[in-house]
Amino acid sequence: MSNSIITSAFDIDTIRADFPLLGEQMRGKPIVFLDSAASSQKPQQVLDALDYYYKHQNANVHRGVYELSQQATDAYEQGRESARRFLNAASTEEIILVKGTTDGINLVASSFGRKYLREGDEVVISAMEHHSNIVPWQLACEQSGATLKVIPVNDKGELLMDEYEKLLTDRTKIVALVHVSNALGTINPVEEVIAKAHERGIPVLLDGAQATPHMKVDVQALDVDFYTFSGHKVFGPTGIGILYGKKKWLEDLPPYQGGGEMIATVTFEKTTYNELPHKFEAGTPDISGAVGLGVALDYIEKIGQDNIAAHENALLQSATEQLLAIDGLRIIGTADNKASVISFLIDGAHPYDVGTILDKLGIAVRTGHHCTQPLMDRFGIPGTVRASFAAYNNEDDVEQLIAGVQRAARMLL
Ligand code: 7TS
Repeated sequence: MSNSIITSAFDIDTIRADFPLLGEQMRGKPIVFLDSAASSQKPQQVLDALDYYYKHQNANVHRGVYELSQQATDAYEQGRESARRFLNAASTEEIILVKGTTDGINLVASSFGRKYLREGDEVVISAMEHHSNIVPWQLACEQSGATLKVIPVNDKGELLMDEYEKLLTDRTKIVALVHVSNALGTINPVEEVIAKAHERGIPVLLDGAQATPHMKVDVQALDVDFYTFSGHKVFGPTGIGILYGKKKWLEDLPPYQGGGEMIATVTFEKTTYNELPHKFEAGTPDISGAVGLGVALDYIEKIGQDNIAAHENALLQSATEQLLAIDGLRIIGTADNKASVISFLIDGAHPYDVGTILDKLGIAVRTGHHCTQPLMDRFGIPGTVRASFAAYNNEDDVEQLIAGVQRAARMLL
């Protein structure tokens, strides 16, 4: 895509100006923030919404007869509606407000596990899962006697689809897969994964933590059964996230947690549960979080996910080419279809030391196993240095990264 098309709808300087933290200094230097895969920065629009909510609308939701509580409820539900639109879900009944991706996966693993997993059953995940899409399923398997099955990946960090198909059997009860890998950047062929599972009547959960910041996700077009993501990675606040579930599943599954909000009637003998989506939202929710998340999702839609993807791809290409020109540098995760994450190693240099030198230069990257220890084992490495781009990064950030890595290589080798 040519730059002129991008800049007509996408002005990087305007976007950067929306993010106050990008104007700060780190280690006495203008910050170069390349760790958005861990958590994104927040635009002024989101900060203003949080401030406005607490100054003008703050009250508990779904409870008060008074005007203020109604306003808080409307603001909270507006966040849900923004998430529905963002994912193109059919109804807000299918949008559960959770704490984040980890919480969304735990909800499904717990509720689905209790109802459907039995001794001898199997849960299929992949070798590139974040720990949060491994451990909840291990817990569910421990409790039920089910077994975890793992789709292997090739040396480029792509799923072995033939092996995936072989893993799908009558014993498979659910497939839980990362949409975009946080450690490799691989964009998985989720349409095909879902189609193959559905041919056998198996539901699919997608971990969308790293997909939603970078691309348009349409849960109806995907026909996915569960989809979850974190607010803090899509320019929203921490502590809030979304779990989408098809209505038929959410109606079918037992509640995750018990408490206020999620009930219809309570007696000591028996409790009946609230209607969707409230059945899965026990207790006072993160009201301001939902407000902020809604504004963040609207902000992304306003910039346009296609514009964001094109912009980030340009940065990814540029950074990849320039990094590969550095002696002894290799990239871990070279899938044909990648989002804006670059994991790399410099032969003879420990990732932590590279990260520390970059930090001294005001460049924030992540080092380590990125909560994907089994994937690091698969590649026979302890960890990587990871640079990740968001909509607000620019070519200058890439230049600083390259200069910093060159300097680290000179110092460490
Ligand atoms: N799934 C993926 C693919 C992730 O990248 C992360 C967080 C999670 C799940 C968990 O999200 P949470 O918001 O519930 O914590 N990933 C990272 C990362 O790459 N560096 O820090 C957090």
